[in-house]
Amino acid sequence: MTNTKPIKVAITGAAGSIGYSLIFRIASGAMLGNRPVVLHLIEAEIAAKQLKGVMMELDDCAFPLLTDCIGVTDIKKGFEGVDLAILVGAKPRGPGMERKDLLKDNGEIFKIQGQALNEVASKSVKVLVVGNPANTNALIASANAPDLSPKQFSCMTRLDHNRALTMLAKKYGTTSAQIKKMIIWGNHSLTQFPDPLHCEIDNAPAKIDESWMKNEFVPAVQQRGGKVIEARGASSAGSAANAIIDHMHDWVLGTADKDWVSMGVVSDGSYGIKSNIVFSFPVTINNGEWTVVPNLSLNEFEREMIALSEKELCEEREAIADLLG
Ligand code: NAX
Repeated sequence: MTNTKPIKVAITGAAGSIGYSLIFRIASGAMLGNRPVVLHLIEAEIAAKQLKGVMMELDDCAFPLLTDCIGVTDIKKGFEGVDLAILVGAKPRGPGMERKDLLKDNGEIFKIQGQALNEVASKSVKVLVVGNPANTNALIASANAPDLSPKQFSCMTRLDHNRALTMLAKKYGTTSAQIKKMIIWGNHSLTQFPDPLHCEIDNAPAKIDESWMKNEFVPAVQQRGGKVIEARGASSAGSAANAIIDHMHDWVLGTADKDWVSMGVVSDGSYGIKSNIVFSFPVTINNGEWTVVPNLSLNEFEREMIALSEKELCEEREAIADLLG
C-alpha cells in the first residue's frame, strides 16, 4: 500500500560528488519505494551556486514522487522537521593534514549539526553520518543531541559490506544475493574487520578458506576505497550513494526479507565492545529499530581484529573529547 505522507529527507553536501549520485535516486523512489519525498538540500556557502544548478536538474526530471525541494546553507532551516538526515558534507583531508586535524575540523561541523538536529528536526529523526571520520563524527553528533536517543544516530559501513559481498561472490562462484550474514566490525577505516566467518553461501554455512581470508580478502576490503581513488582519481561516489540508499532503505523499511546488515551504531556493550563509541555491528531492523545480532561465537582471530578497531575508535574519541558536550 502506498504511504502518501511525504517524508522529509535532509542531505548535507548535496552538490558534492556523493550528493550528485544520491539525490536523483532518492527522488526517483529508489530509497523508500513509492512514497512522496521532500528534499532539504544543504550546502556550504562556497557550493551554493552549484546547488542551484543541481536543483534545476532535479526540476528537469519531473519526478512524480518529489513533492518539494529546498536548497539552503542555513543548517537550522535545512534540518527543520526532517524525518531522515544524511550527513555527507565534510572537509576532505588536505595536503599535510593529519588524521587528528581532520577529526577536529570535521568534529566541529558535526557538533553544530548535532545541536541543530536536536533543536529543529523531527523527534524521531534517523541520522546517517557518511562524512569521514564517519564513526566518530556520528558519536559527536549524537552527544550534542541530548533530546534524541543515541539509537537515532548511525554511520555508514554498508559500502564496505557491499564490497565484501561482491568479493565473496566472485571467489565462491555465485552472486552477491546468495551471500548472507556478512559482517563489517568496527571503524570505517583501515582497521575495520570484514568478517566472512558467519556467512552462508547458497543457503549453506560457508567454508571460508582462512588463508585467503587473512591474506587477501580482509586487506582487499579494507583498502578498496584507496584502490578506487588510484584508478579513478577520485573517491567512491556512485557506490557510496548506493550504500546510503541500502542503509536508509533497510533502516526505515526493515530487514525482514534479508539476513542482517552492517551498521555503525553507538555501542550498547554487545560483544564486550566499550560503550560510547560508534562501532559497526551486524544488526537486524524491525519497525525502524535496529538490534545487534546476539550470541555469535567469535574465535581468537576475530576477537583480535575487533579489538584493534575498538582501540582506534577509543583513541579517536580521546582526541575529540572536548566536542562531546
Ligand atoms: P565532495 O568534496 O565531492 O563533496 C562534499 C560536499 O560537502 C561539498 O560540496 C562541500 O561544499 C560540502 N560541505 C562541506 N562542508 C559542509 C557543511 N558544513 N555543510 C554542508 N555541506 C558541506 O566529497 P564526497 O566525495 O561527496 O564525499 C563526502 C564525504 O564522504 C567525505 O568526508 C568522504 O570521506 C566521505 N565518504 C565516506 C564513505 C563511507 O563509507 N562512510 C565512503 C565514501 C566517502 O569517501
